[in-house]
Amino acid sequence: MKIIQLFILLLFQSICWSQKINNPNIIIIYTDDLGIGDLSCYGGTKIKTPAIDQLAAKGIKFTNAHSTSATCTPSRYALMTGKYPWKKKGTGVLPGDAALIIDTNQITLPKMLKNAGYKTGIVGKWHLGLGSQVEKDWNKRISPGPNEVGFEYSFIFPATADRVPTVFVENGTVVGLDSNDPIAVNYKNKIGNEPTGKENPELLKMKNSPEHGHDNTIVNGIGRIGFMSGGKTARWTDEEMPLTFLNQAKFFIEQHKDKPFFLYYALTEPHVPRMPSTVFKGKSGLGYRGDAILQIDWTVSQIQHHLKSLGIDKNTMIIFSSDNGPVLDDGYMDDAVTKLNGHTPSGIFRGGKYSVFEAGTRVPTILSWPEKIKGGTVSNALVCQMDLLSSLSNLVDSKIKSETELDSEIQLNAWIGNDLIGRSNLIVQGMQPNGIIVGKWKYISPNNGISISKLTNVELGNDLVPQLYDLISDPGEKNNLAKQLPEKTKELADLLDKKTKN
Ligand code: NG6
Ligand code: CA
Repeated sequence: MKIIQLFILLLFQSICWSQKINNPNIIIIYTDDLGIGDLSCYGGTKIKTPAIDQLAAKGIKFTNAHSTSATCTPSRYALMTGKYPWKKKGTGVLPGDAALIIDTNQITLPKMLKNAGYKTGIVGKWHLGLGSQVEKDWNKRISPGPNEVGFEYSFIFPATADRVPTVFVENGTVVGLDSNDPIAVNYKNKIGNEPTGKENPELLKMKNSPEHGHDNTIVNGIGRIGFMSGGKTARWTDEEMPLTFLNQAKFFIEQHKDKPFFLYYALTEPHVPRMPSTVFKGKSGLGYRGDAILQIDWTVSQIQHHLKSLGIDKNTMIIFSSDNGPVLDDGYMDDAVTKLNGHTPSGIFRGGKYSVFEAGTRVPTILSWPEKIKGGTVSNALVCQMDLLSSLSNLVDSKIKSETELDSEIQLNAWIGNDLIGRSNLIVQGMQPNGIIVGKWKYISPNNGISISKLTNVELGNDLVPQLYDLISDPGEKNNLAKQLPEKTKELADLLDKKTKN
């Protein structure tokens, strides 16, 4: 009997051990403003995205996966920290000079994976602030930043592609800076004497949409939000950005191919300003927004080839998603509206970026892990990016001390396709956390915000009356059942209240 027990124990230990050393590499490919209708594997017919479709065919395609929020900073905050962003002040869309909004003592997704022996890196858009204050010297090492919250390597741009400073920052230092031409950034007043979109619109290669702003310092013929001076040699060229990021991402993968690694690869496309590489310009027929989506698809194909050539494609988990839903006119006259040609970035859903309606947070999401997951699965489970922290910690067996403070749930089984239900509820945030999904029900609390954004023409989901939708029979949120079903409405309203007032 004792020998059998010992044998079982040894077997168990060896299974645990083999799982540990077989921890998959993890790559999160995080797009910016990509909609659930933007990919051909999600039913888009006007655009073809074969590489992403193949990823879905090899893995799990989620139809009810969400970011926490319909804009970038809060969604990224939740992905990194496992917390609902609206519980912390100052997690709305950040200016380019903002200070870091993640506490360096708090657990994060990269920290958790680092503790489990992973090499951790970020390449791409950050948008969670840098340094300890707004006033900072961009000519010295800027800290704290991604390296202080768990990434051993970082190659980022600070905020959004339409905000200054338009430079890359590698491990806290601006890349390619000439010390004789120091860089300065200001979000209040014009600095230096460079032209701005407002004063010199004739210098723009892409005009900004009226009333959107985006008319401060001109970089690469594009007006930006915010003012900057100096740092000329460090400024990016938008057309080259995807290649620059791809090279860094490939290099990071190659360097760490023999260890488990975690790469957070945060693409800028199809966020504005859409200025795709020359080879993609005009390729989609849908204007630069469509071209930028083809560029994403190409990037995914490059990553897949790279993994294959290094022989690590089977044991690499790729999670592909987006930080929020789609928007067409987000500040520049780039023909995204006029060349749409019947394409539906939001798919069958209502709203888009900024909206509490489904298309604000229900984003395309694919998980592929060839070694462990059967391909071709479609999952309708309710999953949220915020849960990746706890779910992956469960997968790699990395303890998170402050588990009780997190909103991140262990939903590993849903993420790997073994549970088709997922979360019991999820609070979603347009501009405020006023939506809750519980099973097939979605409730939006009454509020007096405008119903359609004048700038972007997106339906924001605001209404003076309570809204209740049956997402199974009415995924497009057209038929408000709140009056018909007062009890269900109250049940969800109370739950939302309880969870947001804590
Ligand atoms: C908005 C910008 C928009 C975009 C967004 C952030 C205006 C009028 N609009 O404030 O262009 O940059 O912020 O997008 O300034 S996000 O995807 O990073 O959240
Ligand atoms: Ca975004």
